[in-house]
Order: sequence, then structure tokens, then C-alpha cells
Amino acid sequence: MRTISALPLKPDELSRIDAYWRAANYLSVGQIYLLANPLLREPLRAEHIKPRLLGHFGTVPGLNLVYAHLQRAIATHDLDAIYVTGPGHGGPGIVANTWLEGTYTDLYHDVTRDARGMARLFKQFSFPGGIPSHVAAETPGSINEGGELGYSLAHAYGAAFDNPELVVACVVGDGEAETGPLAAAWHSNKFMNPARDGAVLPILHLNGYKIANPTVLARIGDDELTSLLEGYGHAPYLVSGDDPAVVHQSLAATLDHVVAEIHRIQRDARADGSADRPRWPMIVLRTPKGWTGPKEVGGLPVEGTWRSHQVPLPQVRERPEQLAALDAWMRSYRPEELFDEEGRPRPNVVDWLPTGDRRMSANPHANGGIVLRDLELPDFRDYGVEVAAPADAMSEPTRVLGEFLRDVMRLNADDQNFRLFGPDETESNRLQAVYEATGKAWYAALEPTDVHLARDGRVMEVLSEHTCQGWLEGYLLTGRHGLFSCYEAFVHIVDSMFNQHAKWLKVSREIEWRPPIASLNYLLTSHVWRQDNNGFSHQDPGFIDHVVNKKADVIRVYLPPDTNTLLSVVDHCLRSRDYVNVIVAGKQPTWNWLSIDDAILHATRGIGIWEFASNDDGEPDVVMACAGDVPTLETLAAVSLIRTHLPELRVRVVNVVDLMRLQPETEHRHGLADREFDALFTVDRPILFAYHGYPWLIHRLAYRRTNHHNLHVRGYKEEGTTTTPFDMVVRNDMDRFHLVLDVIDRVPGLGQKAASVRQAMIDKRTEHWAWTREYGEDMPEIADWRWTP
Ligand SMILES: Cc1ncc(C[n+]2csc(CCOP(=O)(O)OP(=O)(O)O)c2C)c(N)n1
Ligand SMILES: [Mg+2]
Repeated sequence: MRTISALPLKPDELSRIDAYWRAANYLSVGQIYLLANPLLREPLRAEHIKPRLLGHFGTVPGLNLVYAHLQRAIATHDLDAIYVTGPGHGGPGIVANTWLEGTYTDLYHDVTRDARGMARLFKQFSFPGGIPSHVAAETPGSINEGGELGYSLAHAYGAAFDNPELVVACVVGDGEAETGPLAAAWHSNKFMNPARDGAVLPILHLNGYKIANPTVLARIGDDELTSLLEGYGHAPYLVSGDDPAVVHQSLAATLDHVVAEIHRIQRDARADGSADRPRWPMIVLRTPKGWTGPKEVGGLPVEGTWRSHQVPLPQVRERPEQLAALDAWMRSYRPEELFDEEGRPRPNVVDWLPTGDRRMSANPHANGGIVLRDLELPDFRDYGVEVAAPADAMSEPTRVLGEFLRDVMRLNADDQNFRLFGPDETESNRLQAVYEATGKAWYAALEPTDVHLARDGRVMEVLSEHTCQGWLEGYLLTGRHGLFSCYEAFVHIVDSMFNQHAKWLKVSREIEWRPPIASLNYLLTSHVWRQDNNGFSHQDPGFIDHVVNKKADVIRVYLPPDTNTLLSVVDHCLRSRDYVNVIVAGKQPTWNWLSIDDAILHATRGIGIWEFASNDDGEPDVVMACAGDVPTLETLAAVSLIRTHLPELRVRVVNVVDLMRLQPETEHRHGLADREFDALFTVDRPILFAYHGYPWLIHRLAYRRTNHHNLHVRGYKEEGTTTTPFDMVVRNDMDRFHLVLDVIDRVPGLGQKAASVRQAMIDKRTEHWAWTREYGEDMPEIADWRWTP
């Protein structure tokens, strides 16, 4: 691996960068241990120590070292840079740096940059009522919590896209690098355009250990590691050692070199128009885990081993020798040289740091709401399909949406703040009209047979749901907009990333210095009911169940039943802020139920009676509810069977677009008040609910409603295979015939009267079974069914 051997730091520079690093380390250790006596002006006593010692020291000295040197690089090269911390458990380190930069005090006024503020800084860390142990939303300059490892590099690239002047320094933990999401994210460099995008500088933090084990990358030898990183398309530079003076020189020289490299790559692309894929530089930083901490505790080595991961001296309160060791450890940073009488950082520690927005903790890119600009949206009504009467024709919802998104691309081409993300499914999901406006980002080799690949494409396709999600999160968190289109079943791959983003949003909504960011929009298509091509592996509507676990303030779920409703919903979601919006919509030809004006009203209400399909005159015998395109089709087909066979029965059809309307208003801001719910669903009539996903969710949402005991839900109950569309609903008992059976069974007194209808419905299901097994397609009366008023 290459090393840079220059000695760029003059003695005074070396001394001040080392002082800064010692100060950051001192402040980090103080946060982990101290309740009082922050400057060690008195001999350290047990009562100065926190009763519960929480936090992670091992990663901190390395994080602080990189931070210190980035300060110098920013000041020297006038960089616009942010810092992404993969090992987010090093929270105290990043907080310490932001306090030294002054940002922390700017945002949290009571944590002043003096002894009193330092005492607060120390006490609040990992303390009830204080701040979390990780690099959370509360941490200035952070866009990556780093509690759940693996997402740093994808976030870093998302931040760098369309930010040509930005350098995103990204520390990747060597343990973190073992995760699937991180491993996939190395390939992001094949989607980076040096002319249009900023730069990501990965810094692999090879401190050798995870919690209790060595890391793979630290034990494969330099040759193999070099091959791996070169194989990922990088030019790796090694900085290695355990003598601070040597490492300072080496890291400073290497940063100078890689910054020059980044600028050269950008110049080549921007001034000379080079379209070759550059070999982006990266740094491998091999320094001891827990560096500068206790060398041994209880006769066992700690510094430079996995034992330093959390709290190297775990029993400081109980054991005098550990108290003495902590005292010696903290004094080894020579705090009297770092802080003045009042506890303020001395000028030589901080007077050379970047100021204002150049401070990484104050960089507006890391607080995306500040730089967020509204999207320019075309009038979605112009894309609506003509609907003279309900179901007079069919259209493919996502194909029409593609035309809308194409023009969103066009209208925002100058602002460069909108991208579409997906794991190679844009075309499969029928959104390909976007290619009329932009291509797919691609910076690897091109072949004549390729279509729509472009160096400057704004459609981001890589077959890693993790990377798509991470890119989009990074893009949103730095103040831009986007949409992630994904197969419904496989979006589960990012369940956990969704969790983390939803948690981030929940917290950041409560932080007044973080203005809202654009919502994370999922378009889930190729859904459970229409996986004709694939089958059981591709049939799973459970992401919705997962999503609704999260705070009601943050999540929204939409099930538009047709094309015009989808347009209205997407327009709404692209304008919204600080939510995760899940939109489930079909791509197959679907009946157009609503005109664009009706669709707007319906989507705005989120739930409503479909008068055209109801004959209840305010006195229904049964409420037939539906949510989702296929359930809506089956419900309306069931209603027409009822009209034919049971014309006296008064049926009310209720369609649900916004699933959260079902929750009580006390639980979700979209929730219906009980009186509204009762008015729609009655207080005593049977409700048959055909739902897109697992039926239990509807019960979960509606269990407190007056009429819940009359609610009967049909949905997907894990009966799937490769079969015809109608066979799918039959297998799950959500077909029109079964819905009619349900009505007969649930409406009091109907059973006996409707016995022959009941039998006819059962026979239809049997006929269907025989027909599909013989001909391999649905019966003509199903395939050609249409709604007749
Ligand atoms: C996805 C995930 N799995 C497991 C953990 C538990 N965990 C916390 S820290 C850690 C070790 C991290 O090692 P590394 O990335 O090398 O960080 P460092 O050595 O800098 O502390 C683990 C496994 C986690 N936070 N996230
Ligand atoms: Mg490690």
C-alpha cells in the first residue's frame, strides 16, 4: 500500500494539532467518567465519578485524530467538508470536537466553553435527561447515527451527490466494514461523477478490533487488503503507527496528498472533460484501538486490544487503583496546557480552526433542512387519465406516474436536487418515462448494447437495496429530494435502515436547530398480488406492518386504488417533510375508478364512501371496505355479484387510501375521530374489509373502534405461488366469490335466504380451480370482468 513520507508539519503546527487532539481526547474521557471536577483541579475522588460508566472509548482517539487533521486540511485547502462517523459509538469524541469548535455552545447555550460548560458537557453524556452515547441527531454536524453499523459509506455518497464542492470524509470502522451494507457501498464510486458530484474520502479505521474479536480486514495482511481496496476501485494510502508525532506527520502529509488528488480528479473531469473512471484515493488508518488509554488493567493488556472497546477502567468508583489510573490517564493529556484558568480552550488549541460554516459541525450540508429548496412540481392533474365514468377504461398506474416523474426531473434539472433510486427495477416497475429526461448514473465501462446509461444520469440503480436506501438517506439528510422504488417483498431488506431513519426523524423533529427535511418516499410496486412472473419468494406485503410500529408522527402509508389517486398521493408525498411515506401501488393495468378531481378529493380525505358503488341510502346492511388496488377490484366485483344475486341487500363501499385514517385520532394525526369512524363503518353492521396486506394489521389499527367486533378482514395469509392473478386472491380467500360468502355468513338472517347464492359462489371457486389447472389462465368471466353501473 502506498505511503506518503513527507513531513509537512512545522514544530508549532505539530504541537498545536497534537494539543487539539489531546484536548478532544481529554474531553471524551471526561464525558465517559466525570460528574464533577472536570479540570481535575482537585484530587480525583469517587464521588466525581459517574455511578454508571457508559460509552465507548476504543474508537475515540482515532476519530479524534482524523477530526483534528481534517481541521487542518480544511484550513489549509479551504475545503467545504463534513464528517461521517461510521463507528457512531464514538459519540463523545465527536461531541468533544464540536465543543472545541464552538458549535456545541452556539446550539446548546448552557454548555458554555468554560469550566461550568465543561462540567455540563461531561455530566450530560449518557446520563438520564442528557445526550445519547452515539453520534445522534442531537450531535451537530452529524448525518449518520452510527449506532447500527454499516451505513456510513452509503450515507457519505448520498451526501456527495450533486454537491460538487463538498468533501465527505467518512470513517469506516474495520468491524463495520464486515457488514453487508458497508461492503456493498464500496461500489458507490462507480456512480460518482467527478464533474457533477462532490468527493467521498473513505478512511478505513483499522484499529484491529470490534467488541471482543479482531477484525477480518486487520488480519488479512497488507497485500490482500490492498488488492481488495484496489479491487473496489480505490487508491489506498496507509497511515500507520503508534507514535503520535510520527502519525501526525504521516496523516497530515497523506491528507495533503489525497486532497490534491481529489482536486486533480475533479479538474480532469471539469476542465478537461475526462469521462474516465478515476481511482479515488482513500486512507487506511492503522492505529491502536484505545490509543492513549490505559496500557494494562488488572494485569491484562488494554490499549491496542479489543478490551479498550467500551470503558477501559470499568470500576473506578469501587477500586482506588482504577481511580488513580483514571487520574493518571486524564492528566497524561496535560489539561493545564489545553484549558486556561476559566476552563476555556487555550488559543493555541483552537485559534487555528476553521470558523463559521467551514466548521464541520456547522456545515449547512449536514443540517439539510437549512439548504433544502422546494421541488418544482408540475401540475399532476395534467397527467391524470380521462375517466368519464368509473372503470370505463384501464391504465397502468406506475407507467403514468413515470411521466409525472419525468417532468419532475426536467423541472428540477437546474437545481439538481431530485433523484430516483432503485435496485434495477425502474423499468420493471414501469417508470421508464423518466429516461426521456435523464439516464441511469453509471461511471463504469459502457457497451454498445447498453441503454439509458449516462455519466450524468439521475436515476440511481444498483442491486443493493441497502445502498439505494443509504444513498437516498444521505441525499435527503443533506437537503435534497428523492423517491425509492422497490419490489414490495424485497424492501424488507432495509427494514432495519428504515428503523434507523425513522428514529432519526423522530428525534430531529424535536431539535429546533434542525429544520425539516424532505420525506423519505417509498414506492412499493410489483406487489404481492401481481407477482405473476415470480411467485412465493416475491410475495410479502409485511413492510407495512413493520413501518406502522414507528412513531405515528413520522410514518404515513398510502394504498391508492388507481392511477389518478396515485398521482395525487405522490404529489402530496413529494411536498411533505420529515415523514417516511410508504406508497403501495400496482403496475399492471388497473381500472380507473376515479376522475382526477374525484381522486384528489378521495386522496385528501384518505378514506371515503364510494357512492357510485353503494346502494345503502344511509342504512347499510353491510359495509364493504377495501384498501389497495387488487382488494378494491375484488370488492367491487363482489358488489356487482351482490347486486345480481341479492339485489335487496344495501351495501356501502368504503375505500381506504390513507391507512392511518383507521387509527384513533389520539394515536395518529391522520386518525379519524370515533364519531367519523362510526358514521362510515356504522356501530352495529358487519364490516368486510379486503386489505392489501396481512389482515391482522387492520385489526391492530382499528381494535378500539366501536364496531370492531363486527370487523372481518381478508388479506394475504401467506398462500402464494406462481399462478394467475385471480388464483392468488382465491388462495387467500379474498376473491369476489369468497367476499360474497362472507357477506352471506355475516349479515344476520341472510344465511338461510341466500343458501343457493352461497352454493353458486362455492361452485364458482371450484370452476375457477378446474379452469386454471386446465388452461393456465383465469376464466374469461374473471379476466374480462368489468364494472357495470
Ligand atoms: C449492525 C450492528 N451489529 C452489531 C453492533 C454491535 N456493535 C457495536 S460496536 C461493534 C464493534 C464495531 O467495531 P468497529 O467497526 O471496528 O468499530 P471500532 O473498532 O472503531 O469501535 C459492534 C459489533 C452494531 N452496533 N451494529
Ligand atoms: Mg475496529
